[in-house]
Amino acid sequence: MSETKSEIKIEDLGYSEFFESDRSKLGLGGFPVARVIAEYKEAYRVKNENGEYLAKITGKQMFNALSREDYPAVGDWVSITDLGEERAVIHKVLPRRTMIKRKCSGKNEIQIIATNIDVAFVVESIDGDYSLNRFERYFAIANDGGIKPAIILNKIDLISKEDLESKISQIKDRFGDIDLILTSTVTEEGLARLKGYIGKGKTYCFLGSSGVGKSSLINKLIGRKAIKTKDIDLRTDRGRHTTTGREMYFLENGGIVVDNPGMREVGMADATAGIDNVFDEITVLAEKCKYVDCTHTHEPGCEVLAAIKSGRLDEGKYNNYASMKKEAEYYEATELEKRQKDRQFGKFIKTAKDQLKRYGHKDF
Ligand SMILES: Nc1nc2c(ncn2[C@@H]2O[C@H](COP(=O)(O)OP(=O)(O)OP(=O)(O)O)[C@@H](O)[C@H]2O)c(=O)[nH]1
Ligand SMILES: [Mg+2]
Ligand SMILES: [Zn+2]
Repeated sequence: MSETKSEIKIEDLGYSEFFESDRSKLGLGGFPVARVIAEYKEAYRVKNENGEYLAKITGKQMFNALSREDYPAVGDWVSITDLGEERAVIHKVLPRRTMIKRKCSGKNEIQIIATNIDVAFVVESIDGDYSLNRFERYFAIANDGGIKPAIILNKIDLISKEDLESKISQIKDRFGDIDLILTSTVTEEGLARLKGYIGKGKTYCFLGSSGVGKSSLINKLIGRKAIKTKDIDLRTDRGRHTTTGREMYFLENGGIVVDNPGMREVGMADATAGIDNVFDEITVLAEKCKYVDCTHTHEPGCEVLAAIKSGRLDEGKYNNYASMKKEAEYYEATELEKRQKDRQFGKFIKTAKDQLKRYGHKDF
């Protein structure tokens, strides 16, 4: 060991009794553990008290993997063998405490965003296509993974005090006592509060659309420009993602943060449970519906519809609930059902095309 050995303890990286007890149960006591801090195409960067390694999974592990969820992801604790020269082999992923995942649109594949996360920061900027509904989508993903969500409203330098106040009260009306942190990386407002919010040894995941300022915020937390952010002058680059990979950073105050590429659309994955959590209010009302399988769309004796009518339930919230539920149910449909739906849709398109042709729309 060199004299400049860092003084990092494994607990500083987020390790706890939870993982340790599984490690012994799985008979992995003889192997060192490390945390996955970045994911590349066919390799991972892992870190423990002895340093960082470029790591690959064993062929056996790859062979045994049934789905994407069996592969390591950023945030995971893995057992490794140190191969020297900062290389390692990953044997096993220790059971996860929490997981943020989403369904890739169009594909029946799960994408793991990050694991073993304590708090999901849902970052939204007040410019661009600010939307209250989007918060709910992110909350559902967080709740589904057993993770507490919190809102960071960024770029508050771009609006007036009055406009900001009205945004805050909209958020409070809709989401009640959600933790809300207002920030600007330009004026540095709110950054001290954000730092104070982040606790030692806890892991925070930054989620949100591209360009809301996730990487800029993390750079401020780190105290230097560790991550590349979008250049303000490159207007032509709009819509392009600046961050392309997921990566974990360790803050001086002991907090751990994960930066993510912006999400173009927030898929609902299998977040049905998460949705009901987000919409607790609706779930509680639904218990009083006349029919147990009430869909709260047209049924007589529906308590949810009654609550909208009387103004006890926010209509925007209900509409968002309905569309998210539909989406999640679609994703949860079996592969067979999906294929049937696709086939039906294909038929429908074909018939429509034939008809249009007959009426002379040749370029359809
Ligand atoms: N006015 C203002 N601009 C900001 C603020 N924070 C970030 N920006 C700018 O917003 C742009 C996007 O910031 P990024 O940090 O790259 O955004 P991101 O969320 O990491 O984006 P992706 O990596 O693409 O997901 C950059 O031009 C930043 O300089 C802020 O508080 N106020
Ligand atoms: Mg970024
Ligand atoms: Zn109902």
